[in-house]
Amino acid sequence: GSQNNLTQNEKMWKLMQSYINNDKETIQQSIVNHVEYTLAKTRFDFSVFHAYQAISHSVRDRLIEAFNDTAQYFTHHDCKRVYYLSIEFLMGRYLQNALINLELEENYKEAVLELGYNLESVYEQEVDPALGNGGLGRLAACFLDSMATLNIPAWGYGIRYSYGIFRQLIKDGYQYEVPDYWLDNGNPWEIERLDVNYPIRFYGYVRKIHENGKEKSIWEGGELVLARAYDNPIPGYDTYNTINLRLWRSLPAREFDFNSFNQGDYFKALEEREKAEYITSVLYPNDSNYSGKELRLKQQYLLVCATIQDVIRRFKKKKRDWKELPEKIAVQLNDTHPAMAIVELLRVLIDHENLEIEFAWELVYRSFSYTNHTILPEALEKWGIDLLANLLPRHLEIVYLINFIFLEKVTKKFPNDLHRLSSLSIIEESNPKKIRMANLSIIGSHAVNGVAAIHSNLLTTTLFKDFYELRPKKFQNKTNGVTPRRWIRCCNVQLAQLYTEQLGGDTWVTDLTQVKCLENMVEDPEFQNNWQRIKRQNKEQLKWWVKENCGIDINLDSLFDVQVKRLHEYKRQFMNILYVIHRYLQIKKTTADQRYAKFLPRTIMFGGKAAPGYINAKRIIKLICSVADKVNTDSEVGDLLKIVYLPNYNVSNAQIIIPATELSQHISTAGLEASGTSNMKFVMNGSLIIGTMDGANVEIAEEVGKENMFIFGALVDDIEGLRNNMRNTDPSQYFPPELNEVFQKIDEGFFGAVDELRQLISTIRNRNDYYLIGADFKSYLEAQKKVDESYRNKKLWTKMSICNAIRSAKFSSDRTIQQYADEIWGVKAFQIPNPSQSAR
Ligand code: NBG
Repeated sequence: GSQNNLTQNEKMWKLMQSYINNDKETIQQSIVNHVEYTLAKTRFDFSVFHAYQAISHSVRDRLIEAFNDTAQYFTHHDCKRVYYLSIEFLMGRYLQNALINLELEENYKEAVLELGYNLESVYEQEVDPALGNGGLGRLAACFLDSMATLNIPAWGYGIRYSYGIFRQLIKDGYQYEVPDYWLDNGNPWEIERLDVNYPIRFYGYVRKIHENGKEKSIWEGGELVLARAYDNPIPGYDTYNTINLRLWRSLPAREFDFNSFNQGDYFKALEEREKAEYITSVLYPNDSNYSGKELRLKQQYLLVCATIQDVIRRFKKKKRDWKELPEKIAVQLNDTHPAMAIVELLRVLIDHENLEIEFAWELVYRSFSYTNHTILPEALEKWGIDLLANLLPRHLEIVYLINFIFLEKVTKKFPNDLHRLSSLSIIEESNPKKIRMANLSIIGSHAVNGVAAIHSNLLTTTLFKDFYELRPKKFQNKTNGVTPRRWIRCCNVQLAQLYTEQLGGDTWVTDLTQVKCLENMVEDPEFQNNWQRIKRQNKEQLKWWVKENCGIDINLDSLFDVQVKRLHEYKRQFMNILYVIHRYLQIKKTTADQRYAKFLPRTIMFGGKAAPGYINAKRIIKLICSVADKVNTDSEVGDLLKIVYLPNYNVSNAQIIIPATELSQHISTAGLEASGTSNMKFVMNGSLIIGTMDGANVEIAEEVGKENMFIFGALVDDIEGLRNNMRNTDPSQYFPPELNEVFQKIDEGFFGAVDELRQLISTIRNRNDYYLIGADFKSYLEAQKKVDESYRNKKLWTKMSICNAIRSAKFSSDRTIQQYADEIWGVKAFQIPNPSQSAR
């Protein structure tokens, strides 16, 4: 009976105490066990991909040990926990990152080599999990790595989309989108939690009842689906801590639609069930652009509702008072996409837990904080009132309630200020009315931050000015960062080795400020030689990638000039390609004997996806490819100029592209790029920046020195004046002659695709140059000239490159996360003891 069970239990847990060893033989045995028992493979149908699977499963075993211990440790110590809510996590490949963070790469390399496999080619087998669009999703991934490494008791929460961002094909200069069913071959990095399922309600109605003289609201009816948890262990570096990224997948609720069944409509009943799975099936492929689709709102609510249930369940495990909630949880909203969590938590506290509204509200806003990632108006989420009333009727009521209480307070502070009231209100009084998610997020949070100094300043002086005047202390800055594990240690192994040799150890991986010690080496000839050698080897790698993926031979001696990021008018890939045309025309005007003296060979690479419905972005791709066609086949130009469109830019090819880059372009119109994060990665890998005083470029210049960057263009304070000037100037006067010449060539059909390309340039030609390409072009030309001059001087260039890399410590996400922990979350680190160092 029960006695017998108890002893069995003891035995089971005792057996689990022993940890897996990491010597070569044990690793090999565990891989082989997975070949046999997990994959059920024999030698006759075994491929590298199967090797990848078996190896990953053996790494997974090791991750899971640490993962379980970490979770138990946090529970045991009852730590305050951070919940990082994000609709996107752009994780990239796991295997190499996991091995490096576990410090097992060398052991595995040897073990696997003896089994007949090269670990690097095994890495290549992994799909790139791409559950995000761009900067916002990748930031969340870097943050997880830093939270794990800094031993912060944190969990990420997101959505397990079946289809990640589409795969981009470039054919005849056009983008084609291919669905990315990334789960095709299973996913060894996740743990499906068959027992963690939460019900999620949509639609229905609110019924009012009276209980003890109080009105109560009951939301019922509508449809129910289930959210199931998939856990993804995230190992820290140089620590045993392994945290969790919990992703939700929608499934049909268990109850069948008995009505349809009884009416014999078997297929209809099954159809209804399929609809539930549809909710988390696809990631919306828009970057910094809002689309008011009901399905998107369903995704957001599913994330929020499941997460809040999970968080509350964990909080309630210990018996305690609700007033402790803000001391035990900190919920970070990665943009407004999960902002409905504010309303959801309040709903649960008042409707289910029967707390008083004022008390519950205090718990909510003390627990939440919100990060804004853009001031672009087209990205600000505003849900139509009808949509919300239908899908989440009780939430709409609560939004009105929050707004009412809030506006009453505003009125007390600013009586008779209707203008202020309407700008602060959650409700936009348009027709139809809309719910402003940014306003909801600010009101429901105790801290609001931008992602770079210039961006945070713009928030308090423009977009959120009225909120700032109401509560100045709420507003903070947290300049973004990127993880040095993936963006140096993994992607630039040689640079990492150089650092480790020079610094006499590898503690720089968790304390990037140490690389500053190499300041005295920037002009050292041997160090410079090593530096150049590493860059050249990385360039070689990219050369092969380009050959394989684009069929183009690029010149290793040319300057590798790269702009990779989502296609967006504000990022001005358009300005870059217009400059390239100009450069091409200049080369053509030069006599053959002068060409090589006058021009330095350049390879200009572009990469990035356009949102499928973004017509102008797609036209820019077409322009780039048309110019590439023309230039690359022009025998007069030779290898003085090559243009490449790198297809399907994603995390794994960024890891090849970035270390090979010598010049990277971050050239947005001032004020529009909130931060940028690839700029940081490029700098860490010794690329120089040509860029505007925008986003984190401003702080990069502060750190690395303006003399080590190619800065150009209007400053944020000039923008308004320049726009007015643009609108009031005759277009023929407004654009510099170099640009008019370029336009003329396009008009003439020099690059083909005349209709389309004319339409593209006409978007900026008729007093419509919103992103101010015309205004910045001259100074862009000058900056480009400086680039050429500096590149001619190899020593100077190398020195600049070294200065960029060794002064980039500020942009480690470890710094960013430490600031969030201290200044917003109020959480401490809890490092769990490493079992291999204690009782073994
Ligand atoms: C993006 C900004 C970038 C910034 C990342 C991460 C959105 C909405 N915003 O400049 O455009 O680096 O967020 O903060 O994706």
